[in-house]
Amino acid sequence: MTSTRRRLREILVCSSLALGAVACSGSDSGGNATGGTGGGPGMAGAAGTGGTGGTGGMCPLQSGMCPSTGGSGGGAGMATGGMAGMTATGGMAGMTATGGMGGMMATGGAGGMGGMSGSAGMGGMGGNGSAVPWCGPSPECTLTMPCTDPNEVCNILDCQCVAADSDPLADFIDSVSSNSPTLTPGHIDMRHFFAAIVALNVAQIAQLNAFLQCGTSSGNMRVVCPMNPQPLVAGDLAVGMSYMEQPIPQMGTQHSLIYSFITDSDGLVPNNWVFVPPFDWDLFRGTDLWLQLIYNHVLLQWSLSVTQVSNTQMTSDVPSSAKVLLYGDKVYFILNGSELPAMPRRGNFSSFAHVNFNPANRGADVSGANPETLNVMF
Ligand SMILES: [Ca+2]
Ligand SMILES: [Ca+2]
Ligand SMILES: [Ca+2]
Repeated sequence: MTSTRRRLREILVCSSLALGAVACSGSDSGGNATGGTGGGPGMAGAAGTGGTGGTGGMCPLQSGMCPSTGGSGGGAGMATGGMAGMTATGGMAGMTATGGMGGMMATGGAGGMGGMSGSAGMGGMGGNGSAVPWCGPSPECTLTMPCTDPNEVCNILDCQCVAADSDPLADFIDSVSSNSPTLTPGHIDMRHFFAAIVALNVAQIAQLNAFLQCGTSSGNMRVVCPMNPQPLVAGDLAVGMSYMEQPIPQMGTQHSLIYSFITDSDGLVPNNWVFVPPFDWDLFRGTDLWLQLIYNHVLLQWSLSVTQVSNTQMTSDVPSSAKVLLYGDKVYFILNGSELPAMPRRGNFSSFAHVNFNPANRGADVSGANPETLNVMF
């Protein structure tokens, strides 16, 4: 367990290193444009004009834009003189390509066929880099600013290395402590975890909300929200991350998955979940607010539920700003800090694979050895 004071110090140290030495380098470059081809044979076929480089992407959660790189301008097209012909107009310019990670490449249109005044086509315009919540070639920033301490992970929200707690490998458990787990894929074996409060201003929150579009999925990245997501607002954000040994399958496993970030949200004991025997290692014991990223392997659907426990041990879904970014082997939980008023905040992460919760087909991991203590403090 890392004390809040130590964590703050480490984040600050890492932050100053990042800002002073490396910061984050924009890599979400605009696309390159290729110049149009010159006009065909004509009296005076003019050369094509080079395209305009795209705009580099920006890191939305830095205080300013990352030093990003625009795409290269296209070269001028060649013009070819030659036989005269009827009047012909130049070809269409290339379409502007906008967005897309790293910018798309646009190619200038070909020049018109030569004529008395055949003119060349214009070069296309490079695509613009898209705003993404990370700065490096990798969403983890680690390629531009390696986290040298093995206990550090890259916090993609602010492109910094942060001190993370380690979880042993292959330390699977069952919710009944005397049972042996029977389903133990590497994508539920937690290896690191961390939680922190990150203060974001209005502009940063706007960028974050623009990026965290509910339902977005691309490659190994996915954004999952509750049914009626509340907006993230400027101020303190709570960010939790659990980091698995293997990439998390986006689809198609033979089992369901639940990744959770659970806290004693108010620091008050009466509403904290009390386990029901024989589930002495109930993953949620001792907490009252549960964020669960769920993959249903029958419906092939991801969902996010936010559940509050009451003083009478009743559970109900509650409105929340929570959003989950599933990226590769990591699960990021992001919500307004106001939903977790306890000071300090304590909780746990868990990961769970199961087929109908059957003891013959289930396995779990929690931050730390077992759920008896809340190992996440922030
Ligand atoms: Ca583990
Ligand atoms: Ca509580
Ligand atoms: Ca563990």
